[in-house]
Amino acid sequence: MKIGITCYPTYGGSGVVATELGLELAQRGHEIHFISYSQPIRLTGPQPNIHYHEVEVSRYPLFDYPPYDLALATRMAEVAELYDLDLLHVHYAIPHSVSAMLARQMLAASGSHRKLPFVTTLHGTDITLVGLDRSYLPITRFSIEQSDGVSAISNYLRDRTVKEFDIKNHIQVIYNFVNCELYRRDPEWAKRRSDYGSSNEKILVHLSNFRPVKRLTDVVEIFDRVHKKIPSKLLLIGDGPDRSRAEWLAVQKGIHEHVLFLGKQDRVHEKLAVADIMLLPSELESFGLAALEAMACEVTPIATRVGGIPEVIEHGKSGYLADVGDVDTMANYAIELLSDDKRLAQMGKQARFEAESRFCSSEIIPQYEQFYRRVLERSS
Ligand code: GMT
Repeated sequence: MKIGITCYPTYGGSGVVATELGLELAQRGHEIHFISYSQPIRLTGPQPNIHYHEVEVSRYPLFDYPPYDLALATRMAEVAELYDLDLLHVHYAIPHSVSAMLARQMLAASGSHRKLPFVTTLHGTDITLVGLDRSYLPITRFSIEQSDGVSAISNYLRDRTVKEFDIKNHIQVIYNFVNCELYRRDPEWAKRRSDYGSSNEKILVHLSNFRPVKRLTDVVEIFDRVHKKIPSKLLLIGDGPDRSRAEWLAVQKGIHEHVLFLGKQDRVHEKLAVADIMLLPSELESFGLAALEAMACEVTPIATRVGGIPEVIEHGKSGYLADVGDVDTMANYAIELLSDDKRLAQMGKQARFEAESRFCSSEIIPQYEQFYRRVLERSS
């Protein structure tokens, strides 16, 4: 198949999922065309079957708000014509599904013989935060209804979309996935623990875009409690608006030299493979891709019992869950686990087992292929 993929390229889990999906599909022989305003962050270097088309947004003095969504629609229609695309797959409803809808209409109106169906994957904040804003709700609902196929990354997100948007379309749940060959506890990478701490220190990690929904200061609060009992380091991978608040908190608590801000990282799998515990105390997660990536690397997640997280982490088996803001309980789970090396290793293995048996790309990508085929059959 020839598939156009659009996502937010620089930031957040939806862009990561979209890029990894494109890479996996390309490896399976599909022709993938990324259409976006900049090169997706995990798309490094030229790869067979992968093309990238940049969307140029002209800036005029009149445009206080340059119309990216229109430029995107134009580029989508152009690329579809030029490269004979079979369908478009947009990640994150706003504004991508609206642009795809326009592109589909443009092709139809141009008398082109080809149809351009589009599918929308809902990721989370496109529904739970942004989509529910009154100024976006009607158009988000409309573009979801107009999609030729809709998928959501968890049962939680599907149910919430149906309930809050009163959507009548069928929404297929296709879980997020991880490349289990790349995300693993490679002993070579694990040796790099010494880059971050001494041999008696445990390593906790957090990976996100540091937005308020991630509760980054809770990560520091939890680590502060753990660090009082267990020699340890905290690795913070990513960047974003709450970074300086977290930095200040670490300074106030006197633990800043044990909190390492690594910034945005390319080879995330190598960093995860040195850690013992992943902290994900989010206000909300529709899935929690970071927890899954950690689990694949035998890193036990301690997270909040919200959204789709319980569909990924089984409490007491492949990780621990607590209520939002309950930093004491999350710290206690970490302290208990880090005090018992045997249990720590066992849970890491169990986390890997869960990731491998339910969320490997080898399991999930065929579900996307089938989803596309059904859409193409229906719209031919
Ligand atoms: O929260 C983020 O990391 C960004 C956001 C996005 O859409 O870019 O993530 C959402 O999609 C991820 C990938 O499907 C999920 O793993 C996250 O749980 C989800 N975030 C929220 O629901 C807050």
